[in-house]
Amino acid sequence: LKVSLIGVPTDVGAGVRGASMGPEALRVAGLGRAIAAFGAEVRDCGNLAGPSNPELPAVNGFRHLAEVAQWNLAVHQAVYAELSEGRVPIMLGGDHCLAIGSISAVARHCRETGRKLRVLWFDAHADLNTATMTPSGNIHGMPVACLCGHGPEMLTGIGGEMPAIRPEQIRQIGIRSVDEGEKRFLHDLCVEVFDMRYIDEIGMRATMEQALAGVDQDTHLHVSLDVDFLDPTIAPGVGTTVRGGPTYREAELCMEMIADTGQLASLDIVELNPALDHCNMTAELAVDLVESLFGKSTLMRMHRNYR
Ligand code: DIR
Ligand code: MN
Ligand code: MN
Ligand code: MN
Repeated sequence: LKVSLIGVPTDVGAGVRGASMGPEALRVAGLGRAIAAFGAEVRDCGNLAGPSNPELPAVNGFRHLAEVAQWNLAVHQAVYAELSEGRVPIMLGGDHCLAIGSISAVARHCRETGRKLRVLWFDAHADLNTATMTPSGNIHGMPVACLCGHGPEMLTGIGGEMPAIRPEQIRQIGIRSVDEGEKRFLHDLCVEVFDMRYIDEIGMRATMEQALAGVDQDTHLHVSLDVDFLDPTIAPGVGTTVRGGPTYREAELCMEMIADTGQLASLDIVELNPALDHCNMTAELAVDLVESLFGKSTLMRMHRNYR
């Protein structure tokens, strides 16, 4: 297993500044060492370069569109290059707008190699806003829409093919804050959403069995982990906390079940904001989750197939 860490120090897509410090916080928490401990060869590609945050108001429904596009072009190229070398790219975010670049690259790689793609979107938010629906203009609330072809050409066109992905390739997990326009749009696009009420009612194990249904040996599994997915009591280091998220054990179970499929092929860790964190606890939690994602388990277990 060959893993590439790609730092993406951007907060141009977010409403609160500080996610640009996320990559270093993850390194300080020992992300690279933790993955290497599982026998992986880890390459730290360092941080990508991009424009700084101009802190400007929205123009035609978007804040910092040109800057977001420039960052995502760099992300797309870096992720595509690592995948082409047979490596597992891990994005050290950075705000969630970077998923436009990473997932468009993953989708392009899958098209070219004939693999199926499944995106697991762990988030408190649906990130399905458009310029007309957005309450904030912040593009970190729009990556799912852009990837599905709804957004400015500067973002939807990254990667050549438009749309980059189809809504039926996505599963959203942990959702509990959806804007009015997004509600209808999720319904119209038939996005499969496992919101917190659903998880409360059927439990995390059954939820993940359903989210992973159909994943097979030919599937490239991409995990996009917005750390605001987690309950703010355990993950305070994020700009847009929403009460009522998964517990530590529920989140660990998600990652362990993904590891059991053996199909994880790329990962975004986003929205970590060290300026709001306590003693790097949210970064350390993210590292714990990544360990589980790469197969850390308390006991020797027969791998069960959640397919
Ligand atoms: C909100 C917040 N839905 C927006 N989105 C966040 O501004 O579009 N996504 N925080 O992670
Ligand atoms: Mn590949
Ligand atoms: Mn979020
Ligand atoms: Mn998000």
